[in-house]
Amino acid sequence: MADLPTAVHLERIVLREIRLPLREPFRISSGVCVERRILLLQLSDADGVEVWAECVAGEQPNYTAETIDTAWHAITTWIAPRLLGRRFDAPAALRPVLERDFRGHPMAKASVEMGCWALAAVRAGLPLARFLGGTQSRIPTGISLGLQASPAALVERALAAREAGYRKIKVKIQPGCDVEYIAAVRGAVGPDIALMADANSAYTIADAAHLARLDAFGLTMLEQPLGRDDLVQHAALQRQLVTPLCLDESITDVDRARDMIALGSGRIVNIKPGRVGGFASSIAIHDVCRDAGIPVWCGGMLESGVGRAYNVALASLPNFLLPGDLSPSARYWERDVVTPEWTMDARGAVTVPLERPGIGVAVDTDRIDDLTWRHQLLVLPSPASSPDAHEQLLPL
Ligand code: OSB
Ligand code: MG
Repeated sequence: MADLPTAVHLERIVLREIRLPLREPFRISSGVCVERRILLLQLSDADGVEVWAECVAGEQPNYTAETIDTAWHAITTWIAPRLLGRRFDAPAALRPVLERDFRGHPMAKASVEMGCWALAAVRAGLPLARFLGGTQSRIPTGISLGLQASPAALVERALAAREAGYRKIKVKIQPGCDVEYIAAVRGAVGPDIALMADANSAYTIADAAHLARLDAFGLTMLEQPLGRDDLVQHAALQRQLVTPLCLDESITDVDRARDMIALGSGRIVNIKPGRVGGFASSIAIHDVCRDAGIPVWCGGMLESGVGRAYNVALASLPNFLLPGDLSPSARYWERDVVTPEWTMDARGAVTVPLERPGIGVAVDTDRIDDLTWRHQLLVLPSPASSPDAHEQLLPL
């Protein structure tokens, strides 16, 4: 019987590590990134359809536990052997297989799972955004500004962002670089533009009164001020703040989103598909939040243009109601690895590519070859040489 148009039959994965220097170092409360080590994947199905995907894990375990090196290990050792050579009726069928007796490693799982959604989209002849159920065609865009050495340095960047048309300005904060910085930015950009702060878990509940001082600046939200896996103390903090809390790190799957809603730990969710294990999980979180009247938006992980394509597609779903961290390529890189590069129009929106099936951008393979530091091919050994092929994946 011919495969359903949504079926997935993954046959081959090529992993590559490329390195791309950021135009400007990006500092958050838990660390700094100067150059991105990026894990790109080429996934091919049994009919030779190929897509590119990206694993968003960084070099250091300072955001979540995963890194590019743990992801590489997880994909080669546990993920590829579970998926290669198997036929799935639809990409949504991958998640249960990836979760069974296999804890953690969401970014590693997501990179392959999301690539399989793209493979299925190509087979179905649909742009990834529409295949996921996306309805929006232009996504308002926000910028995420890293910690700066002085309020003046931050103000300069915030003014440039407003000038460029960004619809939301997010400012990284940490103890010692918070109220004064936010006051300076709000004073400079005026009351109309959406402004928010992201602490990446730099505070404790003992800082509640201090954080309440941020209520004076009309922030759209305060993102993940407390523990990276906390929900209970965020709920206590939310009761003491006017500013809505948004959770990032704490929302690792749909159950955590339900818990957040039940506990009142926040009023907004930042969905990063890598953080939550892929698209099936992202869509589940999106739906639960929609049903509870909780708006979501798409966060970023300093992705290359490949990862950005996946984020933009996801952000086209209807409950993505706030601007995403979907800055154009030129904000991060001298030159991106995709064609066309990602751009933002003067009104601060990124256009969802709807012209062709799949992720909507082409990858510059010659350039990727030049940038590649290591690569690994993952295929099944031929059935003749291996009676139990799934257990005997050979990394070549
Ligand atoms: O907390 O949203 C975050 C980057 C790395 C790690 C964590 C975060 C971020 C960002 C970057 O804010 C947003 C972007 O990709 O532009
Ligand atoms: Mg964040």
